[in-house]
Amino acid sequence: MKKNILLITLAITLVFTAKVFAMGGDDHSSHGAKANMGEMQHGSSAHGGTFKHETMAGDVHAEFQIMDLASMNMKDPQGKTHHVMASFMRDGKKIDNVVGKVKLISPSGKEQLASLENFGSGVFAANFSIDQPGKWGVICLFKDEKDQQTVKFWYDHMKM
Ligand SMILES: [Cu+2]
Repeated sequence: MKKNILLITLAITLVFTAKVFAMGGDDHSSHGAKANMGEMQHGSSAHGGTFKHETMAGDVHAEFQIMDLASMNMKDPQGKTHHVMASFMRDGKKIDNVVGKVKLISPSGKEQLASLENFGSGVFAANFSIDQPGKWGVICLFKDEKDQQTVKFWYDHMKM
């Protein structure tokens, strides 16, 4: 019951966040930049077919990876193409109890929403269809016992 209320709250906030995100326009100049905070890497990188985005959300270090399911020899039952994986750390420790949602906005403005599934050991993931080259907006809203945070970043999907 408690979890349901939480999810509804997340959904409402996400709708709002998506609007803010969509209006954000060209405010993504710093997204390619990398910053060092202690040993943590922040920013976006892509190599070997895996895209990675790391950032601070409040006191939480959040890490996202976007992976091509086919390149991992994996298949989604609904034919989705990509895996968005997330992990969260506070004070150097993985947070293993998170409720979250991820919204993807395609270059043409189409939205997909999925709940993060808990895979254990602090790994959370959801599958999406990333079927169009260009800049995809990614929004993740997550909540643990302590706090609720939002992370937004761009994923530049290569031409196929
Ligand atoms: Cu960090």
